[in-house]
Amino acid sequence: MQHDTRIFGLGESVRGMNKRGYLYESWCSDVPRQDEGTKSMYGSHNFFIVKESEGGKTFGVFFDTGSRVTFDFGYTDYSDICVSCQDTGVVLYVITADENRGNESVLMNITRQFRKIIGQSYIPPRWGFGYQQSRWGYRTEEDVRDIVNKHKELNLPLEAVCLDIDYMEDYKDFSVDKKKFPNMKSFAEELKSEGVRLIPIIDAGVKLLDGYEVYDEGKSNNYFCKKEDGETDYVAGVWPGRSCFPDFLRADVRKWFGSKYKNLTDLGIEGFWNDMNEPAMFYSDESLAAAFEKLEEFKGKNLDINTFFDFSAVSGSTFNRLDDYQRFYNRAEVIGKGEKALRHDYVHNLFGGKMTQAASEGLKELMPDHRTLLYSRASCIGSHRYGGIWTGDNNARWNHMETEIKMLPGLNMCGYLYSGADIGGFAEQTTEDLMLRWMALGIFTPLMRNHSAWDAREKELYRFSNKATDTFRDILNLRYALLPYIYSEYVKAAVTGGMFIRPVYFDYENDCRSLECQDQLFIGEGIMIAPVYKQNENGRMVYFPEPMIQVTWKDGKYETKKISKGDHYIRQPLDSVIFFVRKGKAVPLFKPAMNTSQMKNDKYTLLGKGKSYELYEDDGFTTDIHLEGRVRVLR
Ligand code: MIG
Repeated sequence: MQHDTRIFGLGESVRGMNKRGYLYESWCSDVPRQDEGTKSMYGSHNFFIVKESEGGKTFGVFFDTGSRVTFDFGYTDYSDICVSCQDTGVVLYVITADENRGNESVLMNITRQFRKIIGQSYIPPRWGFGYQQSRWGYRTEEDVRDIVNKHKELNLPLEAVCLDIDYMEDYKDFSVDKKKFPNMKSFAEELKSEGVRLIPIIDAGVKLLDGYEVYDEGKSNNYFCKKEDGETDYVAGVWPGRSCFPDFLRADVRKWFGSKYKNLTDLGIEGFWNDMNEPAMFYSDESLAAAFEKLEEFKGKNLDINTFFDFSAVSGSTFNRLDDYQRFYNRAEVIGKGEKALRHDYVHNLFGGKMTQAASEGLKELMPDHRTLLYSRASCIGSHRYGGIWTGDNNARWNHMETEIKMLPGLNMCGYLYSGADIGGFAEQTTEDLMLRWMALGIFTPLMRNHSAWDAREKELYRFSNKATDTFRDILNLRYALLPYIYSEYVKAAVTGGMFIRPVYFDYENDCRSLECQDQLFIGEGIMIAPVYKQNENGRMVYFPEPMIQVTWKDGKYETKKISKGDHYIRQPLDSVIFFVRKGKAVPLFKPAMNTSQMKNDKYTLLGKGKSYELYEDDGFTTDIHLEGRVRVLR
C-alpha cells in the first residue's frame, strides 16, 4: 500500500469506515461486549475495496468461502495487505471499474458490479420500516399489551413488538408458552387491528427432548449435525440446555425447518428474528466434561495468583470453542463430488446465513403472496438475499453508536441494506441523552429497533423524562414522515444494486476531505446526516462537499436554511433532529401516523431545492417488485 491507500468494506466489523491498520477475522462469532479490539463479529462479509490515491488503482476483492479468512490490513506491516484462508477452495473475485460507467464513481461502480454477482438484497414488507420495540424480558401477553397501550396513550408511534425467548415454552423453538400467552392467535389479531405486529425470536439450537415434535422429527430424519462417525448427533448447550443443530447447509433440512415456522404463521405472525445462529454454544458435552475435570484439580488447593486465574478461566472456557466447532460435521453439496460431510469449521460462516435461507424459503411457501419480515444475527454474503441483520449485542455506550455509523456503509456495500443496531445499546445502562441521540440516528436506518437485555435499564421511550418522551414522539413522527421516502429509496437501492446508506466519499471519491469523512452518511439520494455521538456536545463540525439545505425538525415543525460548501459548526440541540437535503434534490415529507397501516401517503411537502421526487410505491407486501409503473412524480 502507498501511504494514503484506503480500504473500505468488510461489512459487519468494528473500527473505521477505512479498515486499514488492523487485523480482522471472518468468523461468525457470538461477541457480547465487543469493542475496538474485536476481530470477528456476528457476520462474515469478505468483500472490500482497495483505493490508492488519485490516479492510482482501485479494485474490489471478494473471497467466496465458508471457512475462516484473516484480513491483515497493514497490521503486521502498515504497507501490506495479507489475506489468508483456512480453506483452499476459495473462489476469488477481483472487480475493477467499468470504463463506460458514466457519472458513477469508481467505488459505486465496483460495488454495483459486486452486488450484481451476489444477487438482489432482501426487501422487507413496508411495515418492516416502522418502529420496533423490543426487550428481553417481555414475559406475558399482559407485558406486551401494556407496552402497546402506553405507546398509544402517549401518542408514540409503534409498528411492532418483538418477542424474545420468554414467549417460548422451555426455550423450545416454534412453541408458545400457553401460561404466558394463552391465546397468541387472538392476541396477534387484536394487535394487528391497531396496526401493531408481533415479531417472535427463533433460535438455531433445537432442545434435545424426546416427545418434543421438532426434536423427534429432526432426530428420526437425521436432520441434525453429526459427529465424525456420521451417526451420532452433535450435542451442545444453549438456551434450552442440551440441544441439537439442524444442518442448514442441506436443502432437505432447510425445507423441513422452514416449514416449522407454520406453527407461528398460523397464529397470524408475519415477522421473525433468528438468533444464536453463528451458531453460539455455551458448552459441548466434551468441553463441559473437561471443565469439570479441570475444576477437580483446584479442589482443596491454595490458589495463588496464577492458579486463581486458571481456576476462574475454567467456567468461561466452554464458550464457543474452536475445538467444539471442529467436533461436528455439516453435509453439503460439493461441486463435482455430490453431497459430502465437511468438518464444521470449514463451512462455519455459512451456517447462520443458511438458517436465514431456510426461514425465508419456508415463509415464501407459507405466504406466497406476501413479503415477510426476517432478520438474523449471524450472516454471510449470500444471505442478504433472504433477510436482514441486526448487529448483535452492543452496549449502551457512546462509542458503540459511533461504531454503528461507521459500520453501516460496509453493510450496505455487502448487500445488507436492511440492518440496524439495538438503539440505545443492548447491554449496560443507557442514558436519556444517549437514547435521544441514538434515536435521531435510528430513524435513518431501515431496521429501527429499540432492544435491551433483561438486566439493563428499561428504555421504552416513556421511561425517561416527560420532556424526553415529547422529543421521542417528535423523532418518531419524523421517521414516519420520511418513511415513504425511506421505503422508496430502499427499494430503488435494492433493485439497482445501489447503497441505501453510503459514505460521503462514494460520491466524492477524488475529494481528500470526503475520503476522510467517517461520521457523516448519505441516506438515499437526497439526505445527508451528521449525527452527534458524543455526550454533552450540542453540535459538531460538519463537512459539506456541496451546498445543502439544513432542515431542523423540532416540535413537529421544521425550519430550513441554506448551507454553503465547506466546513460549518452545526448546532444540534438534544430536542431536535437535524438533517440536510442535498444539492438539487427534493425530499418528500408526508403526514406521520401511529404506524404504517394508518399512513395515508397523500399530503406531502417537498424539502430542498430540487423540483421533483420520484416516489416508488406499492402495497407494501407484493413479492413482484419492479420500478416500472410504480413511480409517482411528486412536485
Ligand atoms: O445470549 O434471546 O443477541 O438480542 O435478547 C443471549 C436473548 C441470547 C442474544 C441476542 C439478544 C437476545 C438474547 N440472545
